[in-house]
Amino acid sequence: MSVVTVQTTPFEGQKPGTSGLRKRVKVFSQQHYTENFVQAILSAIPTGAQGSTLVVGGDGRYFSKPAIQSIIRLAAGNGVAKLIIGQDGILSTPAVSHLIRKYKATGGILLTASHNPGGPDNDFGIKYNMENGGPAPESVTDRIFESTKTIREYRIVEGPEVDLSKIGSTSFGQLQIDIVDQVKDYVAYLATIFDFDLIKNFLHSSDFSVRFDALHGVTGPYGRALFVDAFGLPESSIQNCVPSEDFGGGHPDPNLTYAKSLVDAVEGENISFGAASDGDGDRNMIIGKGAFVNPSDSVAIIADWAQKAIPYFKGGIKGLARSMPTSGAIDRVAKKNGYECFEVPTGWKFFGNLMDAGRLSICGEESFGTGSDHIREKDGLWAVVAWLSIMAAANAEKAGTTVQDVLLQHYRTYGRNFFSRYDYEEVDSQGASDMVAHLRSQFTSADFVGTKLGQFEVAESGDFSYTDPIDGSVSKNQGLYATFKDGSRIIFRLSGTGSAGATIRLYVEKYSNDPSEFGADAQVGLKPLIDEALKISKLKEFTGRDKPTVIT
Ligand code: VG1
Ligand code: CO
Repeated sequence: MSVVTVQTTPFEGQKPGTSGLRKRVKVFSQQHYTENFVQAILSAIPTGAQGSTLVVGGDGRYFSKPAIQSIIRLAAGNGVAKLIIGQDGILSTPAVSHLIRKYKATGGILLTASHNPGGPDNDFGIKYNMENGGPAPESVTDRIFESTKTIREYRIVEGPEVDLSKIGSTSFGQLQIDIVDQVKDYVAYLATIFDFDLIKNFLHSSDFSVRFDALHGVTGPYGRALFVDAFGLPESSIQNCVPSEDFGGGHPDPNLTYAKSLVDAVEGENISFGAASDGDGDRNMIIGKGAFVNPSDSVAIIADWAQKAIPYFKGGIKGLARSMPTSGAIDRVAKKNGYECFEVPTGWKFFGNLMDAGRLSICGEESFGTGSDHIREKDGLWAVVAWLSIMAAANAEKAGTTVQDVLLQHYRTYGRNFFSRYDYEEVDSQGASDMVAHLRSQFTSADFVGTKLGQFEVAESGDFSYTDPIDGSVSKNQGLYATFKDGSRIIFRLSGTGSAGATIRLYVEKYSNDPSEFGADAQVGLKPLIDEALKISKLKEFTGRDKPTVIT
């Protein structure tokens, strides 16, 4: 089998966003489109593709199969030594991160559009992760993008389709291919992080009941391995756990809107604890009967309990972090305990350097992303098992403790950061960028500080810029924020993961240490702030939208 050079021409817009390149399947399936992008990735690997080992897998969404066959041909054409591929091409994002680290691979290619719907008319995505198991930093994604703009040819080895259904070693020309179990290594790793026996005992010795919903995404088999096989729970503890190429026609996005059937089950069937994960398994939602754990609170609570409840952290916490729009709940835990706390731009790629430098243990994003330095991606099931560990520890202290009790106990110690996000999806791109320009001119002007938006006086504002404390790299224009005298905040930014039009995100946060407010509905308390944000942004004028698509 010999290397063939294929002539091609560049495609516009192959710019990796917050988490890789995400486009409609129709875009990816154009001739040369996927090949161009994968060649650009291979060309951008810092240590070169030649002789490298890459982990390949994804959430199994529609178009994954042909994409993996292309990757195999391109990998062989570029002298890659070995591919480690999940059986049937399926691996969760956290599992890829773990495998890269475990097998000391050069990097990994992940095939997912995360929580975006799948199927022939929906989304596909490709991203590259580095040897630390984390998403490529901007220096590498910039190189990938540059290369997509000038590409004239790519190199492949032609050959028969590789059967990915059988675990074991095979080869494709000079390229070695190891097909591995999707679940085994990852679940074995979680078993070293948490005390599975303790969790199992708790679940069997109390009437605490659990329901996990994989939303037809990649975590189905992982959920089964954990809840049914490891913890010995009944079949009824899991739902939607058979992965499907189009996620059963739904949005595999764990929030109150798209995981409604879980919410209904928890309420209707009196279940103590509900959890869901997204298409590729890196996000999580935690609920209890009558309780929703806001992701910004979730990471703060995990950080607060970690040393006590999770064996992995027994030795101590190195530091905490959150993305900029995430509420400051975790900052309060850091302050009280004397931990360093970092504020990074949106997207998991910014946490990796801090973890590699030994300064970060636990971090999260408001977008249902929670994780730790056990890998370099956010990790949905890790967060779920972390919460089960907390519930076990809390119940050991006081039997009958509910998720709602844990929340209220946290608020009593730290106060409550009310938080909400409004998403305006697929708005006209021009309108969105005009709105951002309009906001930028105000938020970055010197006389904005001191002005009043209704009752709120601006204390600080700007366009968020981050200087990585480890490598000094600077990321600018990461979100327009205004912080008010009373400590509340509003933030606007454009999504970097959408595949059509623009998505505007509005984040609002307000702090209260008045116990009479702890049980309140976040939407009610935040309403005045949201009204001011909508007014100053002229969102309706610029976009024609008078309602968000999703509220979380
Ligand atoms: C969104 C979230 C961000 C998250 C990213 C990838 O990005 O806001 O917090 O890291 O998705 O998550 P954006 O640019 O659309 O706001 V996932 O689960 O899609 O890999
Ligand atoms: Co995801």
